[in-house]
Amino acid sequence: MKVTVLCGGVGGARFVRGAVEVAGADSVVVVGNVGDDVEVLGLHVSPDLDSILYALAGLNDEQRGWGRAGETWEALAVVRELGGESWFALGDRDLGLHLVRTQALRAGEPLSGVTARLASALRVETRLLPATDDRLRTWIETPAGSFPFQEWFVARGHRDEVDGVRFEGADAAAPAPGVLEALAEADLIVLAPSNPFVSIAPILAVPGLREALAARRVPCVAVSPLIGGRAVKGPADRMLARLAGGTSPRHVTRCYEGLVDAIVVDEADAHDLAGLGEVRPIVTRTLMADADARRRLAEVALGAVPA
Ligand code: FO1
Repeated sequence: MKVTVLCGGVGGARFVRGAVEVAGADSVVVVGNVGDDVEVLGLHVSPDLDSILYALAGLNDEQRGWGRAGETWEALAVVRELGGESWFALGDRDLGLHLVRTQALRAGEPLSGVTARLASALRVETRLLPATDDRLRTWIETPAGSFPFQEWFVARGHRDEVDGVRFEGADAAAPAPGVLEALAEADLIVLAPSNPFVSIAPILAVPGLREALAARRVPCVAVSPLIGGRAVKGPADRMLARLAGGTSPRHVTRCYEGLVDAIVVDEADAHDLAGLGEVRPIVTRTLMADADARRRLAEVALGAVPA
């Protein structure tokens, strides 16, 4: 079975690792969000692609959620000492990857090309495709003003309520090579347990992707990122409450109207399954507390092919 997973954020990366463990590296293609890419200290950082790469390579820091395990912060300490840009914490090991990626991009290599090379160097066999090779950046509209994603998320600690989200450059972006094929050739499409507004929506904002998903002939299943109406980490619950009017499974499902056939929700949300319409609920434990839990969730989602 071929599975294509649309993914962003730390929870999404954990899920993808489970999906690869269940289905096998060759059976999974991952389409990653690039809307929260950021230039720091002159380096191109792709946090979501890197979370996926590090998770699949077994190099991710489980506690912190982002970046590499066993990280050191010597370079950042010097940057801080010298009054440089230190609001976005780049660890020493992580920096190595950003140096290689940035040099390749400056030499004209597309993001998809350098991502494939990085994956291969890290012995990641699963195909990881950025949604687009073009510049696409998520902006967050708040009562305090409009901010690039990482400025709102990291520098402001996502404290501002969100009135809207926009994707700069999306109109002119094209799907990266292989993305439309991965959707067309999949037996199952999965929307990872990622924030619908800032992880999945920027992928779907690339012209052709939402249309391809809407025209699918195979099942598409979303995994809700909420447990008991609350985000495990991050602002997804506050965003759903404000932008979608609530945090129940039907509010998550509404973010994906016409795009999904089933939604995997946590047992803690099983009491509130009204209003899902044609979308089939699948109830299970969704907290990916350890490797077993991660695999079990992936097994349920990948087994969610409606008859
Ligand atoms: N998140 C933070 O909360 N603070 C940071 O300083 C930070 C640095 C960072 C560096 C590299 C990287 O790949 C991720 C990093 N993140 C940091 C996480 C990042 O903001 C999030 O993973 C995503 O962008 C949200 O999906």
